[in-house]
Amino acid sequence: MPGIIERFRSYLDLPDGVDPVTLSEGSTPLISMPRLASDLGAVELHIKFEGSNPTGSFKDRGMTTAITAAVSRGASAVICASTGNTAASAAAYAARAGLRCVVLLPHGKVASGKLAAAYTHGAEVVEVEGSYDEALGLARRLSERTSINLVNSLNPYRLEGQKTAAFEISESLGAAPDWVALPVGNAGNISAYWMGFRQLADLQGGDLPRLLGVQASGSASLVEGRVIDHPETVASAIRIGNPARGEQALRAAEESSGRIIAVPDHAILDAQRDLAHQGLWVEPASAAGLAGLRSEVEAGRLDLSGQRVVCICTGHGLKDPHVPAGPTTLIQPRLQDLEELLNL
Ligand code: AN7
Repeated sequence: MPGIIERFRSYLDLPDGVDPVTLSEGSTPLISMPRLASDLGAVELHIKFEGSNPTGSFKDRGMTTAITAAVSRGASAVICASTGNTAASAAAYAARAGLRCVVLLPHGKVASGKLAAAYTHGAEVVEVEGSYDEALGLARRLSERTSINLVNSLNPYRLEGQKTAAFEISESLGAAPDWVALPVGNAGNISAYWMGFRQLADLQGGDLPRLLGVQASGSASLVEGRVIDHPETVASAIRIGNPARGEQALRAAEESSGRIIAVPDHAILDAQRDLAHQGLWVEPASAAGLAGLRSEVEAGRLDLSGQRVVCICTGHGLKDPHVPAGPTTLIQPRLQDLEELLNL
């Protein structure tokens, strides 16, 4: 299966003549969710399941382009700060390209599967006694002083790759949806979606979607209009207090006639559970889009009836199994015991 560079090369601003560093990312499923849609009114609801990318998150779309560009510039090393998914993705694509990879993680704040992925792919994992935002500051400064390439979403090639999800959605639906809801952390992804939808509208005409960006209440810098020094949320992927692409994201939301809102952790966890009960296990941050739609509809701030809505589920639940396994029952290997247990 071709990766996103091969599929969309003519739409991407990338250096010419380099072989893509790819793991066949993209081409993720768009899944219809009629039962969840009924909570939102007469809505056509789809989930874009980015957890089915090679390292389990949407970051792979931006990493194939960022690492390909780094190789074309002759880089031998890359660095990123990460709440986890960027680290796992950078580590995998750097390994694929044979580059040294350094990842800076906020100590004790990264989900176990993401940490394990970064180690397993052979990255040099450095934990910083501080926040993600401080780790990003360090990575930025080091990349300015050395030839190590920064592959956070400040790197424009990251957005070039991530915008391809917008292309895929419009391709699947035959047009852009009315609304796109997605989580906001460092705010690169919402910026990339807006780039993608705008590029398509410029080239082919057609309507633009409205964007609903969703932060967690304890990390709601863009909603509150201030840097959050000690961001908190169960959704560790978006525990970010000073989004690097915050202004671009606010502009994207405004230009799209959408908005950026915040939802409390319990709403994120409810949405995560309800998605899981429809067969999709996403990590907490990835449920923020659905949580945001629900809270706007419930508060009467959004009427979605007759609308086509896409929720972006950005990462797989498997890498962030923070939900403790529920109670199980231990039995002897006897059929009678099993039948009694199941009331059969
Ligand atoms: C699952 O990995 O910032 O708003 O360092 O992992 O583009 O930052 C992750 C972010 C949403 C937010 N969903 O996207 C990182 C990191 C998941 C994520 C986001 C992240 P941006």
